[in-house]
Amino acid sequence: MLFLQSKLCSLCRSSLSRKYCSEVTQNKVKACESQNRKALGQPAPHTHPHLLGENEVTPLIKKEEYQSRRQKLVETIVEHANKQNCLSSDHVIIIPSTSKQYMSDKIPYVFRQNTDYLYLTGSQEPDTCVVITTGQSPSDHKSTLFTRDKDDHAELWDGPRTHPEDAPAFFGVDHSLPISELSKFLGSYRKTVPSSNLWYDFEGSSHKDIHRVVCDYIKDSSNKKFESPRNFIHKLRLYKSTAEIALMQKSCDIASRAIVETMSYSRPGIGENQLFAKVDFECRARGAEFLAYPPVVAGGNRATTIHYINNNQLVYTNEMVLMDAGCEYHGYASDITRTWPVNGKFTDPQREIYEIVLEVQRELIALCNQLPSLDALFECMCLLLGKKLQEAGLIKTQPSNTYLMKAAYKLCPHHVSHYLGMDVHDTPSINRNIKIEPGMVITVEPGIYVSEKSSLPKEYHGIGVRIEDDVLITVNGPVVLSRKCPKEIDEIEEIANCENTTKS
Ligand SMILES: [Mn+2]
Repeated sequence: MLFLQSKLCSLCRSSLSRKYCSEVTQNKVKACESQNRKALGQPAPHTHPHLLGENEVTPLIKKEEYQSRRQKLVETIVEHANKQNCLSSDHVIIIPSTSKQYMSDKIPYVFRQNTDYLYLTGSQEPDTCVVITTGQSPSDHKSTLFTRDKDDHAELWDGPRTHPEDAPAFFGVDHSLPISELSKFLGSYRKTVPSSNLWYDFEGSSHKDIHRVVCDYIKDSSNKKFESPRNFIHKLRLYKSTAEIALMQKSCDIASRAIVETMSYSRPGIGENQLFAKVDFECRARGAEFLAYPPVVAGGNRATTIHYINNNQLVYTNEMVLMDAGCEYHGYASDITRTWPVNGKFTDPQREIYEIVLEVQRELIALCNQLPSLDALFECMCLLLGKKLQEAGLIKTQPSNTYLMKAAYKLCPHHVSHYLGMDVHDTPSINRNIKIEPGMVITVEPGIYVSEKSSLPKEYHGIGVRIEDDVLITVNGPVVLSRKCPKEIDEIEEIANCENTTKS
Protein backbone atom coordinates (compact mmCIF):
# COMPACT_ATOMS: atom_id res chain seq x y z
CA MET A 1 0.00 0.00 0.00
CA LEU A 2 2.92 2.27 0.51
CA PHE A 3 4.90 1.26 -2.50
CA LEU A 4 3.59 3.87 -4.91
CA GLN A 5 6.57 6.03 -5.60
CA SER A 6 9.48 4.95 -7.72
CA LYS A 7 11.71 7.86 -6.78
CA LEU A 8 14.79 6.84 -4.85
CA CYS A 9 14.97 7.80 -1.22
CA SER A 10 17.74 10.35 -1.02
CA LEU A 11 19.11 8.81 2.13
CA CYS A 12 18.69 5.08 2.03
CA ARG A 13 18.67 4.67 -1.77
CA SER A 14 15.63 2.43 -1.54
CA SER A 15 13.00 2.78 -4.23
CA LEU A 16 10.67 4.57 -1.82
CA SER A 17 10.36 8.27 -1.55
CA ARG A 18 11.04 9.34 1.96
CA LYS A 19 7.55 10.66 2.35
CA TYR A 20 6.05 7.26 1.61
CA CYS A 21 8.43 5.13 3.55
CA SER A 22 6.76 2.62 5.85
CA GLU A 23 7.74 2.41 9.46
CA VAL A 24 10.35 -0.20 8.66
CA THR A 25 11.83 1.95 5.94
CA GLN A 26 11.82 4.94 8.25
CA ASN A 27 14.00 2.91 10.55
CA LYS A 28 16.25 2.13 7.66
CA VAL A 29 16.41 5.82 6.87
CA LYS A 30 17.37 6.54 10.45
CA ALA A 31 20.13 4.00 10.06
CA CYS A 32 21.25 5.67 6.84
CA GLU A 33 21.21 9.08 8.49
CA SER A 34 23.54 7.88 11.14
CA GLN A 35 25.91 6.25 8.74
CA ASN A 36 28.45 8.81 9.79
CA ARG A 37 28.28 7.30 13.28
CA LYS A 38 30.55 4.34 13.10
CA ALA A 39 29.44 0.77 13.40
CA LEU A 40 30.42 -1.19 16.51
CA GLY A 41 31.52 -4.81 16.77
CA GLN A 42 27.91 -5.86 17.39
CA PRO A 43 24.43 -4.57 16.53
CA ALA A 44 23.66 -1.17 18.05
CA PRO A 45 20.53 1.00 17.92
CA HIS A 46 22.05 3.33 15.31
CA THR A 47 23.09 0.53 12.94
CA HIS A 48 20.37 -2.03 13.68
CA PRO A 49 17.23 -0.06 14.56
CA HIS A 50 15.10 -3.07 13.59
CA LEU A 51 16.72 -5.06 16.42
CA LEU A 52 17.53 -2.56 19.15
CA GLY A 53 15.77 0.35 20.80
CA GLU A 54 17.29 3.35 22.52
CA ASN A 55 19.80 2.41 25.26
CA GLU A 56 19.56 -1.31 24.55
CA VAL A 57 22.88 -3.13 24.50
CA THR A 58 21.27 -6.35 23.27
CA PRO A 59 17.65 -6.61 22.11
CA LEU A 60 15.27 -5.63 24.94
CA ILE A 61 18.05 -5.41 27.52
CA LYS A 62 19.08 -1.90 28.40
CA LYS A 63 22.38 -0.56 29.61
CA GLU A 64 20.87 0.03 33.07
CA GLU A 65 19.91 -3.64 33.40
CA TYR A 66 23.50 -4.69 32.68
CA GLN A 67 24.72 -2.13 35.23
CA SER A 68 22.35 -3.45 37.86
CA ARG A 69 23.49 -7.04 37.19
CA ARG A 70 27.09 -6.02 37.89
CA GLN A 71 25.96 -4.11 40.95
CA LYS A 72 24.09 -7.15 42.30
CA LEU A 73 27.06 -9.41 41.63
CA VAL A 74 29.35 -7.10 43.60
CA GLU A 75 26.82 -6.92 46.44
CA THR A 76 26.44 -10.69 46.75
CA ILE A 77 30.18 -11.28 46.53
CA VAL A 78 30.98 -8.63 49.13
CA GLU A 79 28.25 -9.96 51.41
CA HIS A 80 29.61 -13.49 51.07
CA ALA A 81 33.18 -12.31 51.71
CA ASN A 82 32.17 -10.35 54.80
CA LYS A 83 30.63 -13.48 56.28
CA GLN A 84 33.89 -15.33 55.64
CA ASN A 85 35.89 -12.63 57.43
CA CYS A 86 38.20 -12.01 54.50
CA LEU A 87 41.36 -10.14 55.43
CA SER A 88 40.98 -7.69 52.60
CA SER A 89 37.86 -5.70 51.82
CA ASP A 90 39.01 -5.16 48.22
CA HIS A 91 37.76 -7.41 45.48
CA VAL A 92 38.59 -7.81 41.82
CA ILE A 93 36.31 -9.84 39.57
CA ILE A 94 37.62 -10.94 36.17
CA ILE A 95 35.26 -12.44 33.58
CA PRO A 96 36.67 -13.20 30.11
CA SER A 97 34.76 -13.66 26.88
CA THR A 98 35.36 -16.74 24.79
CA SER A 99 37.72 -16.84 21.85
CA LYS A 100 36.80 -17.81 18.32
CA GLN A 101 36.95 -21.56 17.75
CA TYR A 102 38.11 -22.98 14.45
CA MET A 103 36.96 -26.15 12.69
CA SER A 104 39.99 -26.00 10.37
CA ASP A 105 42.44 -23.45 9.01
CA LYS A 106 40.79 -20.00 9.25
CA ILE A 107 37.32 -21.58 9.15
CA PRO A 108 35.47 -20.59 12.31
CA TYR A 109 32.65 -22.34 14.07
CA VAL A 110 29.61 -20.18 14.72
CA PHE A 111 30.69 -17.88 17.55
CA ARG A 112 28.93 -18.27 20.85
CA GLN A 113 29.76 -15.97 23.74
CA ASN A 114 30.56 -17.09 27.28
CA THR A 115 27.09 -16.61 28.75
CA ASP A 116 28.30 -15.44 32.19
CA TYR A 117 30.25 -12.67 30.45
CA LEU A 118 27.37 -11.87 28.11
CA TYR A 119 25.01 -11.68 31.08
CA LEU A 120 27.19 -9.12 32.83
CA THR A 121 28.21 -6.95 29.87
CA GLY A 122 26.09 -7.58 26.77
CA SER A 123 29.33 -7.75 24.81
CA GLN A 124 29.13 -10.16 21.90
CA GLU A 125 32.73 -9.87 20.77
CA PRO A 126 35.41 -12.53 21.22
CA ASP A 127 38.77 -11.83 22.92
CA THR A 128 37.34 -9.27 25.33
CA CYS A 129 37.09 -9.18 29.10
CA VAL A 130 35.52 -7.29 31.98
CA VAL A 131 37.32 -6.44 35.22
CA ILE A 132 35.20 -5.21 38.11
CA THR A 133 36.98 -3.67 41.08
CA THR A 134 35.26 -2.74 44.30
CA GLY A 135 35.66 0.47 46.25
CA GLN A 136 34.63 1.63 49.68
CA SER A 137 31.07 0.42 49.27
CA PRO A 138 29.53 -2.00 46.74
CA SER A 139 27.99 0.93 44.87
CA ASP A 140 31.30 2.50 43.98
CA HIS A 141 32.68 -0.46 42.11
CA LYS A 142 34.21 0.23 38.71
CA SER A 143 33.80 -1.87 35.57
CA THR A 144 36.50 -1.79 32.92
CA LEU A 145 35.73 -3.41 29.61
CA PHE A 146 38.72 -4.61 27.61
CA THR A 147 37.99 -4.54 23.89
CA ARG A 148 39.92 -5.97 20.99
CA ASP A 149 42.80 -3.85 19.75
CA LYS A 150 42.30 -1.75 16.66
CA ASP A 151 43.46 -3.65 13.60
CA ASP A 152 42.66 -2.17 10.20
CA HIS A 153 43.53 -5.37 8.36
CA ALA A 154 41.46 -7.67 10.59
CA GLU A 155 38.58 -5.20 10.56
CA LEU A 156 38.67 -5.14 6.79
CA TRP A 157 38.20 -8.93 6.76
CA ASP A 158 35.95 -9.53 9.73
CA GLY A 159 34.10 -6.25 10.13
CA PRO A 160 34.28 -3.47 12.69
CA ARG A 161 35.29 -3.90 16.31
CA THR A 162 34.11 -1.85 19.26
CA HIS A 163 36.93 0.48 20.27
CA PRO A 164 37.60 1.74 23.80
CA GLU A 165 36.43 5.27 23.00
CA ASP A 166 32.95 3.96 22.11
CA ALA A 167 32.53 1.23 24.73
CA PRO A 168 31.60 3.22 27.88
CA ALA A 169 28.70 5.05 26.24
CA PHE A 170 27.34 1.94 24.56
CA PHE A 171 27.82 -0.67 27.30
CA GLY A 172 27.48 1.64 30.30
CA VAL A 173 30.83 0.61 31.77
CA ASP A 174 33.09 3.06 33.62
CA HIS A 175 36.23 2.62 31.52
CA SER A 176 37.46 0.78 28.50
CA LEU A 177 40.93 -0.20 27.36
CA PRO A 178 42.36 -2.40 24.62
CA ILE A 179 42.84 -6.02 25.71
CA SER A 180 46.61 -5.72 25.14
CA GLU A 181 46.65 -3.49 28.23
CA LEU A 182 45.00 -6.01 30.56
CA SER A 183 48.32 -7.15 31.98
CA LYS A 184 49.49 -3.57 32.61
CA PHE A 185 46.13 -2.70 34.16
CA LEU A 186 46.28 -5.63 36.57
CA GLY A 187 49.92 -4.80 37.37
CA SER A 188 49.07 -1.27 38.37
CA TYR A 189 46.01 -2.45 40.29
CA ARG A 190 48.28 -4.77 42.25
CA LYS A 191 50.56 -1.83 43.10
CA THR A 192 47.66 0.26 44.40
CA VAL A 193 45.85 -2.62 46.11
CA PRO A 194 48.50 -5.17 47.09
CA SER A 195 46.14 -7.53 48.81
CA SER A 196 42.72 -8.10 47.35
CA ASN A 197 40.39 -11.03 46.81
CA LEU A 198 40.36 -12.34 43.28
CA TRP A 199 37.14 -13.74 41.82
CA TYR A 200 38.00 -15.66 38.71
CA ASP A 201 37.01 -19.06 37.33
CA PHE A 202 40.37 -20.86 37.19
CA GLU A 203 38.89 -24.28 36.53
CA GLY A 204 36.63 -23.29 33.68
CA SER A 205 38.44 -20.32 32.14
CA SER A 206 36.86 -19.52 28.81
CA HIS A 207 39.90 -17.85 27.24
CA LYS A 208 43.47 -19.21 27.01
CA ASP A 209 45.35 -15.93 26.55
CA ILE A 210 43.41 -14.02 29.17
CA HIS A 211 43.90 -16.98 31.52
CA ARG A 212 47.68 -16.65 31.06
CA VAL A 213 47.54 -12.94 31.95
CA VAL A 214 45.51 -13.70 35.08
CA CYS A 215 47.97 -16.45 36.08
CA ASP A 216 50.87 -13.98 35.75
CA TYR A 217 48.96 -11.49 37.84
CA ILE A 218 48.46 -13.86 40.75
CA LYS A 219 52.00 -15.26 40.54
CA ASP A 220 53.49 -11.96 41.70
CA SER A 221 50.64 -10.98 43.88
CA SER A 222 50.05 -11.30 47.56
CA ASN A 223 46.49 -12.30 46.81
CA LYS A 224 45.58 -14.93 49.29
CA LYS A 225 42.12 -15.78 48.23
CA PHE A 226 40.85 -16.93 44.86
CA GLU A 227 37.36 -18.11 44.28
CA SER A 228 35.18 -18.67 41.23
CA PRO A 229 32.40 -16.12 40.80
CA ARG A 230 30.47 -18.65 38.71
CA ASN A 231 27.97 -19.76 41.30
CA PHE A 232 27.27 -16.14 42.30
CA ILE A 233 26.53 -15.24 38.66
CA HIS A 234 24.34 -18.31 38.25
CA LYS A 235 22.34 -17.36 41.33
CA LEU A 236 21.50 -14.08 39.58
CA ARG A 237 20.85 -15.72 36.21
CA LEU A 238 18.42 -18.16 37.82
CA TYR A 239 15.79 -15.42 38.24
CA LYS A 240 14.66 -13.90 34.97
CA SER A 241 13.91 -10.20 34.59
CA THR A 242 10.87 -8.83 32.73
CA ALA A 243 12.98 -8.33 29.59
CA GLU A 244 14.43 -11.82 29.85
CA ILE A 245 10.95 -13.34 30.24
CA ALA A 246 9.81 -11.50 27.11
CA LEU A 247 12.81 -12.87 25.21
CA MET A 248 12.20 -16.40 26.47
CA GLN A 249 8.52 -16.17 25.56
CA LYS A 250 9.48 -15.14 22.04
CA SER A 251 12.08 -17.92 21.81
CA CYS A 252 9.37 -20.43 22.85
CA ASP A 253 6.82 -18.93 20.43
CA ILE A 254 9.27 -19.26 17.54
CA ALA A 255 10.24 -22.85 18.35
CA SER A 256 6.59 -23.82 18.97
CA ARG A 257 5.52 -22.52 15.57
CA ALA A 258 8.53 -24.13 13.90
CA ILE A 259 7.69 -27.52 15.38
CA VAL A 260 4.05 -27.21 14.28
CA GLU A 261 5.23 -26.41 10.74
CA THR A 262 7.56 -29.41 10.86
CA MET A 263 4.80 -31.72 12.11
CA SER A 264 2.61 -30.54 9.28
CA TYR A 265 5.41 -31.02 6.73
CA SER A 266 6.12 -34.61 7.81
CA ARG A 267 4.88 -37.59 5.79
CA PRO A 268 5.82 -41.28 5.55
CA GLY A 269 9.18 -41.80 3.89
CA ILE A 270 10.54 -38.41 4.90
CA GLY A 271 14.18 -38.12 5.98
CA GLU A 272 15.07 -37.09 9.51
CA ASN A 273 17.49 -34.67 7.85
CA GLN A 274 14.57 -33.00 6.06
CA LEU A 275 12.68 -32.54 9.33
CA PHE A 276 15.87 -31.13 10.86
CA ALA A 277 16.24 -28.67 7.95
CA LYS A 278 12.58 -27.70 8.22
CA VAL A 279 12.67 -26.88 11.93
CA ASP A 280 15.96 -25.02 11.52
CA PHE A 281 14.57 -22.95 8.64
CA GLU A 282 11.30 -22.17 10.41
CA CYS A 283 13.17 -20.96 13.51
CA ARG A 284 15.64 -18.76 11.63
CA ALA A 285 12.96 -17.38 9.34
CA ARG A 286 11.20 -16.10 12.45
CA GLY A 287 14.25 -14.29 13.76
CA ALA A 288 16.10 -16.89 15.84
CA GLU A 289 19.87 -16.79 15.36
CA PHE A 290 20.22 -20.57 15.33
CA LEU A 291 18.96 -23.73 16.97
CA ALA A 292 19.89 -23.81 20.63
CA TYR A 293 21.43 -27.31 20.35
CA PRO A 294 21.77 -30.13 17.82
CA PRO A 295 18.16 -31.30 17.66
CA VAL A 296 17.06 -34.87 18.20
CA VAL A 297 15.06 -35.93 15.13
CA ALA A 298 14.42 -39.59 15.77
CA GLY A 299 12.08 -41.73 13.73
CA GLY A 300 10.81 -45.11 14.94
CA ASN A 301 12.97 -46.98 17.44
CA ARG A 302 15.76 -44.38 17.25
CA ALA A 303 13.63 -42.38 19.69
CA THR A 304 14.72 -44.85 22.37
CA THR A 305 18.30 -43.56 22.01
CA ILE A 306 17.97 -40.50 24.24
CA HIS A 307 20.71 -38.42 22.61
CA TYR A 308 20.19 -39.56 19.02
CA ILE A 309 21.41 -36.70 16.81
CA ASN A 310 22.57 -38.51 13.68
CA ASN A 311 19.27 -37.57 12.04
CA ASN A 312 20.12 -39.53 8.89
CA GLN A 313 17.39 -42.17 8.64
CA LEU A 314 14.02 -42.29 6.93
CA VAL A 315 10.74 -42.39 8.85
CA TYR A 316 8.21 -44.90 7.63
CA THR A 317 4.46 -45.08 7.98
CA ASN A 318 3.20 -46.19 11.43
CA GLU A 319 6.38 -44.83 13.00
CA MET A 320 6.56 -41.78 15.21
CA VAL A 321 8.96 -38.86 15.09
CA LEU A 322 10.46 -37.64 18.35
CA MET A 323 11.74 -34.10 17.87
CA ASP A 324 13.64 -32.34 20.64
CA ALA A 325 14.43 -28.87 19.28
CA GLY A 326 14.64 -25.29 20.43
CA CYS A 327 16.14 -22.07 19.23
CA GLU A 328 18.27 -19.28 20.51
CA TYR A 329 16.61 -15.88 20.19
CA HIS A 330 18.83 -12.93 21.08
CA GLY A 331 20.69 -15.04 23.60
CA TYR A 332 17.76 -16.96 25.12
CA ALA A 333 17.03 -20.64 24.55
CA SER A 334 13.85 -22.62 24.15
CA ASP A 335 13.84 -26.41 24.56
CA ILE A 336 10.75 -28.29 23.37
CA THR A 337 10.05 -31.95 22.61
CA ARG A 338 7.08 -33.31 20.73
CA THR A 339 6.37 -36.82 19.48
CA TRP A 340 3.95 -37.44 16.63
CA PRO A 341 2.96 -40.21 14.22
CA VAL A 342 4.54 -39.47 10.85
CA ASN A 343 1.33 -40.39 9.01
CA GLY A 344 -0.91 -38.45 11.39
CA LYS A 345 -2.49 -41.46 13.14
CA PHE A 346 -1.29 -43.04 16.39
CA THR A 347 -1.35 -46.83 16.50
CA ASP A 348 -2.97 -48.28 19.63
CA PRO A 349 0.27 -49.05 21.49
CA GLN A 350 1.71 -45.64 20.52
CA ARG A 351 -1.42 -43.89 21.74
CA GLU A 352 -1.37 -45.84 25.01
CA ILE A 353 2.23 -44.85 25.79
CA TYR A 354 1.68 -41.27 24.58
CA GLU A 355 -1.34 -40.82 26.85
CA ILE A 356 0.59 -42.00 29.89
CA VAL A 357 3.43 -39.54 29.21
CA LEU A 358 0.98 -36.70 28.53
CA GLU A 359 -0.99 -37.30 31.73
CA VAL A 360 2.19 -37.44 33.78
CA GLN A 361 3.51 -34.28 32.13
CA ARG A 362 0.28 -32.38 32.85
CA GLU A 363 0.31 -33.52 36.48
CA LEU A 364 3.94 -32.49 36.89
CA ILE A 365 3.26 -29.00 35.51
CA ALA A 366 0.35 -28.66 37.96
CA LEU A 367 2.67 -29.79 40.77
CA CYS A 368 4.88 -26.76 40.06
CA ASN A 369 2.23 -24.79 41.99
CA GLN A 370 3.69 -26.34 45.13
CA LEU A 371 7.19 -25.08 44.27
CA PRO A 372 9.00 -28.41 44.59
CA SER A 373 12.70 -28.83 43.83
CA LEU A 374 13.56 -30.26 40.41
CA ASP A 375 14.79 -33.41 42.15
CA ALA A 376 11.45 -33.73 43.94
CA LEU A 377 9.72 -33.30 40.60
CA PHE A 378 11.86 -36.12 39.25
CA GLU A 379 10.80 -38.43 42.06
CA CYS A 380 7.17 -37.53 41.38
CA MET A 381 7.68 -38.38 37.73
CA CYS A 382 9.04 -41.83 38.56
CA LEU A 383 6.18 -42.56 40.91
CA LEU A 384 3.47 -41.25 38.56
CA LEU A 385 4.93 -43.12 35.60
CA GLY A 386 5.22 -46.27 37.67
CA LYS A 387 1.60 -46.06 38.84
CA LYS A 388 0.23 -45.41 35.38
CA LEU A 389 2.30 -48.15 33.78
CA GLN A 390 1.01 -50.51 36.45
CA GLU A 391 -2.59 -49.45 35.85
CA ALA A 392 -2.09 -50.13 32.17
CA GLY A 393 -0.77 -53.57 33.06
CA LEU A 394 2.61 -52.81 31.57
CA ILE A 395 4.61 -53.43 34.72
CA LYS A 396 4.09 -55.97 37.45
CA THR A 397 1.62 -55.19 40.21
CA GLN A 398 3.64 -54.55 43.33
CA PRO A 399 2.57 -52.44 46.30
CA SER A 400 6.01 -50.94 46.89
CA ASN A 401 6.55 -47.40 45.62
CA THR A 402 10.28 -48.03 45.46
CA TYR A 403 9.64 -50.91 43.09
CA LEU A 404 7.38 -48.74 40.89
CA MET A 405 9.89 -45.90 40.79
CA LYS A 406 12.72 -48.23 39.86
CA ALA A 407 10.67 -49.84 37.11
CA ALA A 408 9.72 -46.39 35.79
CA TYR A 409 13.33 -45.20 35.88
CA LYS A 410 14.27 -48.12 33.66
CA LEU A 411 11.82 -46.81 31.07
CA CYS A 412 12.75 -43.14 31.57
CA PRO A 413 16.44 -43.05 32.47
CA HIS A 414 16.80 -39.26 32.48
CA HIS A 415 15.97 -36.39 34.83
CA VAL A 416 12.63 -34.68 34.31
CA SER A 417 13.83 -31.08 34.47
CA HIS A 418 16.63 -28.57 34.20
CA TYR A 419 16.83 -24.80 34.47
CA LEU A 420 16.51 -22.92 31.19
CA GLY A 421 17.75 -19.50 30.15
CA MET A 422 20.71 -18.22 28.17
CA ASP A 423 22.00 -21.80 28.08
CA VAL A 424 19.86 -24.84 27.44
CA HIS A 425 21.13 -26.53 30.58
CA ASP A 426 21.19 -23.17 32.31
CA THR A 427 23.02 -22.25 35.51
CA PRO A 428 24.50 -25.75 35.94
CA SER A 429 26.23 -24.79 39.19
CA ILE A 430 22.82 -24.45 40.85
CA ASN A 431 21.80 -27.65 42.58
CA ARG A 432 18.54 -29.25 41.52
CA ASN A 433 17.62 -29.92 45.14
CA ILE A 434 16.58 -26.33 45.88
CA LYS A 435 12.92 -25.37 45.78
CA ILE A 436 11.86 -23.59 42.61
CA GLU A 437 10.78 -19.97 42.97
CA PRO A 438 8.97 -17.32 40.95
CA GLY A 439 11.16 -15.96 38.18
CA MET A 440 12.80 -19.27 37.35
CA VAL A 441 12.25 -21.05 34.04
CA ILE A 442 12.42 -24.83 34.03
CA THR A 443 11.66 -27.65 31.62
CA VAL A 444 9.19 -30.45 32.36
CA GLU A 445 10.06 -33.43 30.20
CA PRO A 446 8.91 -36.93 31.16
CA GLY A 447 9.30 -39.74 28.67
CA ILE A 448 8.93 -43.45 28.11
CA TYR A 449 11.43 -45.34 25.96
CA VAL A 450 10.76 -48.98 25.28
CA SER A 451 13.88 -50.49 23.78
CA GLU A 452 13.95 -53.73 21.85
CA LYS A 453 15.47 -55.42 24.90
CA SER A 454 12.62 -54.35 27.16
CA SER A 455 10.54 -56.88 29.09
CA LEU A 456 7.38 -55.11 27.94
CA PRO A 457 5.20 -56.92 25.37
CA LYS A 458 6.63 -56.87 21.87
CA GLU A 459 4.06 -54.47 20.39
CA TYR A 460 5.53 -51.68 22.53
CA HIS A 461 9.12 -52.27 21.47
CA GLY A 462 10.75 -49.39 19.65
CA ILE A 463 8.31 -46.81 20.97
CA GLY A 464 9.91 -43.69 22.41
CA VAL A 465 7.84 -40.74 23.60
CA ARG A 466 8.91 -37.53 25.32
CA ILE A 467 6.84 -34.39 25.85
CA GLU A 468 8.79 -31.35 26.97
CA ASP A 469 7.56 -27.87 27.79
CA ASP A 470 9.26 -24.76 29.11
CA VAL A 471 7.64 -23.43 32.25
CA LEU A 472 7.97 -20.03 33.93
CA ILE A 473 7.31 -20.11 37.65
CA THR A 474 5.26 -17.12 38.84
CA VAL A 475 3.53 -16.13 42.08
CA ASN A 476 0.29 -17.12 40.39
CA GLY A 477 1.52 -20.55 39.41
CA PRO A 478 3.32 -22.11 36.45
CA VAL A 479 3.04 -20.47 33.01
CA VAL A 480 3.80 -22.77 30.08
CA LEU A 481 5.90 -20.61 27.74
CA SER A 482 5.74 -23.27 25.01
CA ARG A 483 1.91 -23.44 25.18
CA LYS A 484 1.63 -22.63 21.47
CA CYS A 485 3.05 -26.03 20.62
CA PRO A 486 0.08 -28.46 20.74
CA LYS A 487 0.44 -31.78 22.55
CA GLU A 488 -3.10 -33.20 22.79
CA ILE A 489 -3.64 -36.34 20.70
CA ASP A 490 -6.42 -34.93 18.50
CA GLU A 491 -4.51 -31.68 17.84
CA ILE A 492 -1.40 -33.57 16.86
CA GLU A 493 -3.31 -35.97 14.60
CA GLU A 494 -4.94 -32.99 12.92
CA ILE A 495 -1.66 -31.19 12.26
CA ALA A 496 0.29 -34.26 11.15
CA ASN A 497 -2.54 -35.69 9.08
CA CYS A 498 -1.26 -36.19 5.53
CA GLU A 499 -4.76 -36.02 4.05
CA ASN A 500 -5.41 -32.64 5.62
CA THR A 501 -6.11 -30.31 2.71
CA THR A 502 -5.17 -27.20 4.65
CA LYS A 503 -1.73 -28.68 5.14
CA SER A 504 0.93 -26.59 3.46
MN1 LIG B 1 15.43 -30.24 27.89
